[in-house]
Amino acid sequence: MAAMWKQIRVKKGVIDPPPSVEELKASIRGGLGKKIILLDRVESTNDLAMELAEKGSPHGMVVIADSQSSGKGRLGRKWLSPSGANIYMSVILRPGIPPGDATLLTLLGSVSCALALKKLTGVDVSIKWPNDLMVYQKKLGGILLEMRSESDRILFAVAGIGINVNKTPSRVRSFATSIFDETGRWHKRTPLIAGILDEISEELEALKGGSGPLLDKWRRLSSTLGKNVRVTAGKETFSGLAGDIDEKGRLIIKTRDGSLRTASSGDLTTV
Ligand code: BT5
Repeated sequence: MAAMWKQIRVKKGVIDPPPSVEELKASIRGGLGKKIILLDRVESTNDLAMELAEKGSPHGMVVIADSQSSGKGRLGRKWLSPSGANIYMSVILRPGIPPGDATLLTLLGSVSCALALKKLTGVDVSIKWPNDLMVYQKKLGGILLEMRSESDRILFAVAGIGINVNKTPSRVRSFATSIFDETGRWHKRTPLIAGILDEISEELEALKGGSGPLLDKWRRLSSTLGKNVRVTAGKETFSGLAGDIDEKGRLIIKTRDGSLRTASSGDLTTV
C-alpha cells in the first residue's frame, strides 16, 4: 500500500516530519518491520493490523499511522491520537507460544518501549503493571495486546503501541505526559520507532530460551512492585502488596489476610 503522508503543519511551523518507509527500513537493524504500512490517518492501527493478520500477513509486519480517528485503549477505552507528533504503531506477532503466556507479550512490549525510550531520550520511563509506560506518576504511553488463539497456541497477536512523543493531548494533561514535556525538546519519531522494533526483536529472540531474562528486566523497570495496590480484574477487586510477577507475567499480590492472589490482567491503582 502506498504511503499517504501529507505535509504536516501546525501554528508553530513544520513539526516532526513524517517518517518514510525507506528511512524507517534503513534505521531498523533487527528482523521486524520488513513490511511496513505507513498511513496518514486510520481508525485504529490495531484494527487494521488484526484484519491484515487474519488475512495471513506475516510475523513482524508493522502498521504505523500519523493519527488515529478511533484509537483504542483496553476495555473499550479511547486512546487520544493527535497528528504530527506521536507514535501509533501495531506489530503483528506470530510467536508460537500458548495463549496462557499472552501476558508475557504485553510485558515484552512495555519492556522494549521503556528500554528504547530510556536509551534514546534519557527519560526515566518505568512500567506500571500491566501495560502502562509511566514517567513517575504520569502516563506516557500504553500497550494494547490483541490476539487470536486456538486452545493450545496463539495464532497471531497484535501489539499496539501508543506513545506521546511530542504532544500530550490536553484532555489527559492532568495525568499524562510526553517525551517533549519531560525533555523540553522535539524528538524525531523514526529513530524511536526503529529502536522500539529492534528491542522487540531482541526480546522475542531471548524469550525462546525462557521468560526469566524478560521478567528480570520488567522487575527492574517496574514502578509497581513493593507498592500497596488495588487491582480490579473483571468483577473482582482485591488489595494488597504487589510482591512479584510469576513466570507467566501474572502479578502476585499478598493480601492483608496473608493469602496470595495472582492477576493476569486488570486495572491497577497504587493506594
Ligand atoms: C492503553 O489502554 O494504555 C493502551 C493504549 C494503546 C494505544 C495504541 S496506539 C496504536 C494502537 N492502536 C490502537 O487503536 N491502540 C493502540 P488503557 O490502559 O485502557 O488506557 C486508556 C486510558 O488512557 C484512557 O481511558 C485515558 O484515560 C488515557 N489516555 C487516552 N489517551 C491517552 C494519551 N494519548 N496519553 C495518555 N493517556 C491517555
